Amino acid sequence: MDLRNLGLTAPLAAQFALSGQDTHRLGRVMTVTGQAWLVGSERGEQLAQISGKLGHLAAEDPSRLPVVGDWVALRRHTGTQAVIDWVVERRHTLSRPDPERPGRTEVLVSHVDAALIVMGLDFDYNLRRLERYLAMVRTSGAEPVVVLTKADLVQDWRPLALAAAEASGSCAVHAVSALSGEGMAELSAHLDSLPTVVLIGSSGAGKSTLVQALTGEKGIATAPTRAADGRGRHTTVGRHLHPRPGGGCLIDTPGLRSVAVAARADLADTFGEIERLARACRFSDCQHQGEPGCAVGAALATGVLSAERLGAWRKLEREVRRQDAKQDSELRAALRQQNRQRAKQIRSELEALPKRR
Ligand SMILES: Nc1nc2c(ncn2[C@@H]2O[C@H](COP(=O)(O)OP(=O)(O)OP(=O)(O)O)[C@@H](O)[C@H]2O)c(=O)[nH]1
Ligand SMILES: [Mg+2]
Ligand SMILES: [Zn+2]
Repeated sequence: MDLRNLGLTAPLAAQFALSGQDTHRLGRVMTVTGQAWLVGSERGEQLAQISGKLGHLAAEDPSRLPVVGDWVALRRHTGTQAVIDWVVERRHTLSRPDPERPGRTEVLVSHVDAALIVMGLDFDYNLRRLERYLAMVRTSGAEPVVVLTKADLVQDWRPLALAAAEASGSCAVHAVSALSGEGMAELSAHLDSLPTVVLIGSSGAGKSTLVQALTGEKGIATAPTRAADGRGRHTTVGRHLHPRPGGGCLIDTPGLRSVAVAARADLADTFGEIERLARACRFSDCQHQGEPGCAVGAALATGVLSAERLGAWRKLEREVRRQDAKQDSELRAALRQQNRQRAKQIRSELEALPKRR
């Protein structure tokens, strides 16, 4: 297996050559299953275990366990079982608040050059969610790329793509249809310069369908969304790295459930003590402006909380809320525009019908 099809870059190869080329060979974690790691290397794909030493380190700090996308050093001189001795220093990792250990983050994938934020143009389109994904990708250092799928299901995707482009600032927006092939060549060309690309987005958005189309790989599981509400069925269960025949690779992920809270979580990370105080206020909608039973006001009065810190929190809070409102109104405007066009089209179709006498 050519490591370039697994996303190997020259700087990484050089870095590894310095650290242990004689005793180890380089591999990349393609998927993680319980206590085994499927690793791709010059020997193809094989299941590997971690060394006893790495196991001890990971017992203290679980973030040391190899994740999908990690480059790892495989011991050269072993019997049949492949052994991972160390994980090459990570860069550009996509993380989220750890659902199991509050206050900690969980690394989802590492060494990603770009993240495709995949959003269906059907029920899935939501600019507020897009903003949250963008925040997550921007902290990783990877390039965010917005991909609007199922272009075949809407009359005109342009207003929706425009609203997404505005909401995302400077990042590229592709509208594609895996069904008709529209936009796929452009997207594929964009990805050619990006060795490792991860796909994120809601269940049912069409991530696995895209991976299938872009890699030509057969047999990746996909499933229709539920007819009643357009929601996905969480078809993809783990993260998996797929080589691209022309070089580079794509990492498919299951729909993330917890990203919706990521923006608020960022606020809580920075101002945890104020968020905790606010929860202790008597009124759940307390504005902390002198209401009775206001825990924030009490902390301010006793000097536990400084006025500057409260001011800084208010500013960030306002910003998060303002962003929410702005994106809501952008979404409404885009949908209004689309409805207007639809109405116009229906009117002209009616006018074109032969008049009945
Ligand atoms: N009409 C249309 N349907 C599409 C398109 N892309 C994907 N779909 C359909 O959308 C459904 C969900 O696609 P998946 O690729 O399984 O979605 P996913 O994002 O991988 O979902 P999870 O694995 O659950 O996170 C499938 O029935 C696909 O056939 C498209 O461009 N047009
Ligand atoms: Mg999937
Ligand atoms: Zn209060």
